[in-house]
Amino acid sequence: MNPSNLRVDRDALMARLEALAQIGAAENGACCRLALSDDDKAGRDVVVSWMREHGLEVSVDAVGNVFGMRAGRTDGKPVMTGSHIDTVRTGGRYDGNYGVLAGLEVVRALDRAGIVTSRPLCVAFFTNEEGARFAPDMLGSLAHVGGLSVGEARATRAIDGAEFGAELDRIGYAGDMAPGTIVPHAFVELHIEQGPVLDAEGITIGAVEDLQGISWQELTITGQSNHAGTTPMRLRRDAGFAAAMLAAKVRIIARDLGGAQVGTVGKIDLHPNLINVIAARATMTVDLRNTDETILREAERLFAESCDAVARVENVEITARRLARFEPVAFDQGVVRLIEEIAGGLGHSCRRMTSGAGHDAQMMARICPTAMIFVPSVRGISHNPAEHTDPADLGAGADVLLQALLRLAEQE
Ligand code: HGY
Ligand code: MN
Ligand code: MN
Repeated sequence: MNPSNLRVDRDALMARLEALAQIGAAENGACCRLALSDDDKAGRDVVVSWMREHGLEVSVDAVGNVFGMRAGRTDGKPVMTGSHIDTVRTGGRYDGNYGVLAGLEVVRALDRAGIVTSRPLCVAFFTNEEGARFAPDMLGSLAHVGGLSVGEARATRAIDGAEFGAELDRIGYAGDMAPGTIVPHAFVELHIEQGPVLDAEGITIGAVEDLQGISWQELTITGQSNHAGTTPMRLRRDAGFAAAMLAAKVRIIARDLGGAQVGTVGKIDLHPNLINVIAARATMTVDLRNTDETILREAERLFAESCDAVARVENVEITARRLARFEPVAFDQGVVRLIEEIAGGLGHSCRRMTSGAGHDAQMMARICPTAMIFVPSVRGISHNPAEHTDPADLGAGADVLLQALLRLAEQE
């Protein structure tokens, strides 16, 4: 069989996506496998069993990243693909999972065709990509590229108070291998777009050439609990009101800066969180992103100024804790061109684009030539059980991945 005619088995991919989606199945069809939870362990165990079913040599590193290696004709640096299988609380079935399971379908297609690539192939999933339970996001791949030590990772506290290292030990995924042991020749991540561009333009493949900068912080606002009925407005030190003002300010900063600037307050917790008590404390998260580092810094500066003003006027204390900060990343133009060429050769419409979401690829780009392949998200919805991509598009993305990996694995 001419390798360029090879395609993945789309039905098998859909069946695997369905099977994995049942693990951590939550209300109204969501998929909830928060990093290092029992459901994450269950998902890991199933994917590892599939890796072994396909004869991959499985290794686990000290932060729980998992690698399935397929031997090549040579023992050069492997070509790696992969993503994540942890989810947010209201996860869809494709975010992360699709890239990992498509990688396994590439392996199955090569096995069926009896093809052994020159370079080894590696299918990976990285720990805590979402950052929903432990911050920062992309924690596992960040450790893989040396941006976080094992000790720092293990000491990370979850939003529920659990410690990363203890949870990793508990679920049995604290491996012996040092993060970064496997250095790829190249890395390609297949992922749903999670945004509206490809769907709106009716384009099948995104050749992702860059990824925007991310700034995450947690604010702790300390006021004074007091009686909701007896306390005159002029005497209040209302942490709840201060949080509401700052949440509105995030939206105003994004609106005023315009362009690619986005801002999100996804989490606000009040204490004591009772109808008749002025909030003594508020903790809130702030997610700012932009493709332009200079403007992202301006957004951070404007927000910090707002915090100072609100603290002064509302007579509250505000402390900020950095949760994640990654500058915009440019992917490898050679790999991007390869993706475009393959997509065109397979007859799929294709456009270059930026990733609005964070991905493990942004970390892998620090150590090897890296790029991403996107497929459309219907109505751009993600981090939501309504997340959907047409099976034809899922198959197209996996076929582009297969050919890209084949081409990269034959490179000297
Ligand atoms: O937040 C992100 O962009 C990714 O889903 N971790
Ligand atoms: Mn993802
Ligand atoms: Mn996600």
